[in-house]
Amino acid sequence: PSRPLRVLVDMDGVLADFEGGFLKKYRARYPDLPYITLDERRGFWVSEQYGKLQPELSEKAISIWESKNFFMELDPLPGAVEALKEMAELEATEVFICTSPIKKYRYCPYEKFAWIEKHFGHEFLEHVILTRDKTIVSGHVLIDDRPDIIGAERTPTWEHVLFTACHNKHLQLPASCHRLHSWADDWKAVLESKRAC
Ligand code: BVP
Ligand code: MG
Repeated sequence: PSRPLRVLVDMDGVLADFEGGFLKKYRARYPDLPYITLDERRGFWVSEQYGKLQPELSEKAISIWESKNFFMELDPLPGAVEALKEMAELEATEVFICTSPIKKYRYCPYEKFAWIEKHFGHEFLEHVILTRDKTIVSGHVLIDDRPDIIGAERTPTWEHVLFTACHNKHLQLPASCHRLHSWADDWKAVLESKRAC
């Protein structure tokens, strides 16, 4: 048997419902301010789109995910926990959660570890990569909802598979870029196609 397939899986927007959790807490904290429905979301940065709506809303949006328990209380996306557990059990497959914490580090990194322990168990903490630069992490596949993943390494080893999210579903992708529409989509086929390479 050849080398295992190493799959890097993003957390926010792929395993954890960052957008849904944000909107719920933003509306609860600011019931009288305008908001952007998930259907109207465009562009990766929530803060940017809120800032365009009204300049003061950018920092109000940021205050939501900088708050205690924001990351801890995110719901898993549909099918995410089951799919990742199944993926981790596949033969010749190494799975790592590869996630970028916010720079306001008071709560986020701790809560990300706690969230992973809660949903995947203590042993899975061996498979966590917190980094602000995913291009220097080696793997065969990176499943991530951010369309533009750049960093210090100009030629990352992984192939990016774009996980569909409210903010990226309208984007026209180059034919070379694969999409995973949700965890109900055939993620095993995506891995098998990479294994063949
Ligand atoms: O920690 C999350 C929230 C933050 O970026 C990280 C995305 O991580 P990955 O899923 O790419 O690993 N984040 C920050 C802002 C604005 C900051 Br100013 C935002 O608008 N959206 C967002 O996700
Ligand atoms: Mg993400």
